[in-house]
Amino acid sequence: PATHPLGATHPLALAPVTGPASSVDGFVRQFLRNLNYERGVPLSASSVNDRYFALAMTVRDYLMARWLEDLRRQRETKPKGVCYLSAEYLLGRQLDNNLLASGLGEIATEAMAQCGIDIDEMRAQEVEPGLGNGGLGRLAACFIDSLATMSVPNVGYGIRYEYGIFRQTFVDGQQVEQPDAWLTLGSPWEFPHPEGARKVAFGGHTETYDDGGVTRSRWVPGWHVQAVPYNYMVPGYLNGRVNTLRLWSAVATDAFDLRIFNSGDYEEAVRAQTFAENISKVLYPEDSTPQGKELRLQQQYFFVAASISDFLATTLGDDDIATLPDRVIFQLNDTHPVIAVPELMRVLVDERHLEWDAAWEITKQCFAYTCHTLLPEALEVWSVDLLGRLLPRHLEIIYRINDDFLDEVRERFGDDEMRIRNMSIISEFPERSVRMAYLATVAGSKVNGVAELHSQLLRDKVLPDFNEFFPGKFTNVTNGITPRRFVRLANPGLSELITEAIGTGWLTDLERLRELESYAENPDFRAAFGEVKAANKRRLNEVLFERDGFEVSDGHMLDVMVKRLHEYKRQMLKVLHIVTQYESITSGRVEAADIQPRTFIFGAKAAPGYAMAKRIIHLVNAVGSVVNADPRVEGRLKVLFPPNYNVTLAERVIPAADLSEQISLAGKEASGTGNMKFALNGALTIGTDDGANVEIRELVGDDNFFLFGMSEPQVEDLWAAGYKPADFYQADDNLRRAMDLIASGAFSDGDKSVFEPIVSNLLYDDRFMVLADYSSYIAAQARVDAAYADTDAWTRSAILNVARCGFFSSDRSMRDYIDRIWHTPPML
Ligand code: 6GP
Repeated sequence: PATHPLGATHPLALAPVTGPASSVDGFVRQFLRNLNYERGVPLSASSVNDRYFALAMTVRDYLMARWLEDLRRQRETKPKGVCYLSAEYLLGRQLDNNLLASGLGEIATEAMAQCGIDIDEMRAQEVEPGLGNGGLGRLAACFIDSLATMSVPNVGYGIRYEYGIFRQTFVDGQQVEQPDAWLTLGSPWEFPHPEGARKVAFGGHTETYDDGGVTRSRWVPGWHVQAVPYNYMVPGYLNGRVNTLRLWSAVATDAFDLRIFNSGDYEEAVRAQTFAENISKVLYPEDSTPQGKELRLQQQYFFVAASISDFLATTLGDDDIATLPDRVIFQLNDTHPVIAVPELMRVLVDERHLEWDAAWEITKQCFAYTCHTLLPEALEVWSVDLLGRLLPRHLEIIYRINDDFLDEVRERFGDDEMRIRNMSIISEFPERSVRMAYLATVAGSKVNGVAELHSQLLRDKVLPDFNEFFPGKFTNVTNGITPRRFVRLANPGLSELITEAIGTGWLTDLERLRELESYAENPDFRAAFGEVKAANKRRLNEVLFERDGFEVSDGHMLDVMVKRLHEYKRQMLKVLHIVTQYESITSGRVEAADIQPRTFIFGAKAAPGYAMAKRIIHLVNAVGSVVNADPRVEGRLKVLFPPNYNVTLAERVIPAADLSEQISLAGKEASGTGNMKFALNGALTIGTDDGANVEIRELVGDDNFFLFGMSEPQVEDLWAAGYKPADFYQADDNLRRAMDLIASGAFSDGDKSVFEPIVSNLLYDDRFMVLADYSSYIAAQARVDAAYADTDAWTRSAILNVARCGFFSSDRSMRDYIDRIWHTPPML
């Protein structure tokens, strides 16, 4: 302590940072201090938001000492860490998560009570940061939670969008998007560091110059923006570890402003500022489809350039640049951050003056790439024209990487021009462009898919030439979910039941859920499990009633399909099932009384520009209005579509579900993670052999999973044979009746034109083979009905789903990445 960097001598300045006392009194004192000194209000005159902020700050204060200590130890011991580069983090609310991680739940609840505050009201005050679209963004959030819980050094780098994923509303059953102004009341969880801003360049041109006899290239940019970091704590679960999420916000640079300002054009200077700030203004609401927009490329480069610069300045510091691979692995979360590859090359070659080959050796070791899709249209490409305009030096570097790579290919395979064209990072048609997935594959030390089937298809069907060229580069890491948020927080009743049965420990070692298997045979346990499910339905009812005026009917099976609206996910198959049941009642072929009562819950946002997806949303709402109001149904079928499905709602819906719908066309859903959340909360899955469904079914067993539909090879065969959806329509009476009912205008006040595009798309195109899988789906739903009638057997299966899905913890995913890709041991 004698060598304090500031030369401080006061004993308090020398002592390590300590948190407030871990007691109700200590909590109350810190809470009031924050309310008074940070918010500037007394308790008696405080608003709900003041109290929420003071509470959040108090939780932060308890975590602070650990955060500072972890950062200090990292500076000292210089371990290898993971920099997760992701354009999206779909975090969900933070308060409960951070209370859980810090073990402060009970103290905080009691402290609030003693201050006359209902902590539930504080929870409700938090606006979730929706800085992601769906699976990919939520996966990133699960991964950083697991890394912290496993004490692995990690910084999550991303963008602090001022507007996250849009807020969805329905007007006459149709989706209307509202801006998500999540920062209006501020966020208590972020720590802005304007002094840590990094300057990010764009545009301009490149030139060569003579550097004492060596010819070098350099980039002469046209304009700059400042990237201002905001830090967020990422606390591990009860282990005292706190990692960092660092999100960048764009602001105009002083210099840029000044130049224009000095020219006397004040309005132009303000416009420049707006232009710069646009970069982090809004999340692109696209999911599994790329957006070839210039602003999006700006966003991508903006955050990776800032992140690399930040890592080199704050973590590598003055250490030898050659040691970089010992200190960091940059994980590329899909292709969005892949421009980081030429950026690191540029820094190493142009700024640090390394030889090209040496720089390339370092770069290859520092990156690994995860692919999250198989849809060919979802693989990002950037036109050479655009990339060259925005990032001229990077384009040169990409060309050089490609030339070197293709030389190696030629060396190995000869002048096989077809192969060369197929493997080139630059594609020539329809316009000359850069294939970002290829760039990532060439540069990455490893390339992984996100479930067994997906990784296999990626390797053998999408990138087979690369697999041949780089043996051993391709691998699989099956996705996972954090059991802290999606079991412990979302399902306190089940968590308590599990802990009573098998003790604590399962939350950080989820395979221990296996110990529940024998309880599936225990009638008392089954009864208690059933009671938890019933209580979760009541909890769901409360929120749905409060936010939408909806009610899940008593005694109904809860059948849930929540995920982004996309044709490949096949919400239409679910609609056809509902319409089939409805039609069979209203036509008098089936007695309503003979139908297993079900409430169907949908949750789904459609990308604002995706017309077909929006039309399907309209249809779901239209079917719901008609079915719910028709007395002939006798209330036995109910369709609920709460708008604005998000992480907060997921936490209520998933624990209440009986049936989980995972019905994508085989070969299209890379993994799915909702499927894992449902199974771990004791819902049974009806699903295709797709993504991680395959692994779920293998683990829970065929008796505890409702499989239907074609397998991926069968899908291929049907395409090869020539798929004619109309043939399936003709061959199946139920299907014909359901489609005809939709086409007749029965759900659109007689107006046949409203849903005609959906019907004709299914009949004459049907890219995702809804009609081909229909009959198999309906048959599987009949098996579901029969199974649900035997409550005891159903509950047994549900328990076995929980017991056998411990594999799907994101802690296990992280272990796989660490062992096979990152080689970043925990810091204990
Ligand atoms: C999604 C995949 O569609 C989903 O199957 C997977 O579970 C999730 O990623 C996490 O791996 N992909 C995206 O959200 C996406 O935008 C480019 O892919």
